[in-house]
Amino acid sequence: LKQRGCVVWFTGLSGCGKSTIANELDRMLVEQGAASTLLDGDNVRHGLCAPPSVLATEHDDEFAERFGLGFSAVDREENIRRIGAVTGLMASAGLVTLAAFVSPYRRDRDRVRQVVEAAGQPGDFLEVFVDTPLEVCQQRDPKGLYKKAIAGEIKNFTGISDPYEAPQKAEIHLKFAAGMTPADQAGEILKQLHERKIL
Ligand code: GGZ
Repeated sequence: LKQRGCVVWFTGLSGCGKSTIANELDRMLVEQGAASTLLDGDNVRHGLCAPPSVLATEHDDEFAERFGLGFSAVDREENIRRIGAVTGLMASAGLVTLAAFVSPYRRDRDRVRQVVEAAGQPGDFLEVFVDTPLEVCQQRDPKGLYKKAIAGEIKNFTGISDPYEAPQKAEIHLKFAAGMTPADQAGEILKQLHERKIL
């Protein structure tokens, strides 16, 4: 194998660049011949943790209400728990597993760390804090979600009407700097993966 199985866990606000950086890193890993996989809100929340509206297309609303996940604290906790379990399995299978989720609660992220390290070894979980200021995320607003959140059309929106607990001991801290590209940031993580003998 060209890699050691691990979980690279991206956390940060909506629009901070998590998915973009993770996709860039995924591409770089493929280039190096390393086996990797990527999970983010765009694929997971439409499948593993599909919200009511997605399930409702095939089932009745009551079914959807019971099994779909939204953005309350409990629903986020369950979302992260499911993703944590899946990423743990993928890491055990030897993949560099990239996970990009807002994951605003420190306790939920720490639980994933425990699950992954218990199945493997310490050092198998790398937390990446994509530390982009709220004002920058809000200005980018690629999906217009901040605008809706401020208008009160979306409840429990992280950074606006819901908390974000920044990591205190992230293995990799990507501080926002003007002119820094997602490729630069992915490159920084790649360097760390080499230094930590994952690649
Ligand atoms: C935060 C929300 C919300 C609320 C919808 N709060 O920028 P995006 O659009 O593509 O990423 C966000 C994504 C968050 O899903 P996660 O599964 O990563 O969240 S968590 O880890 O907290 O479970 C955003 C969109 O979904 N979105 N409503 N209320 N982000």
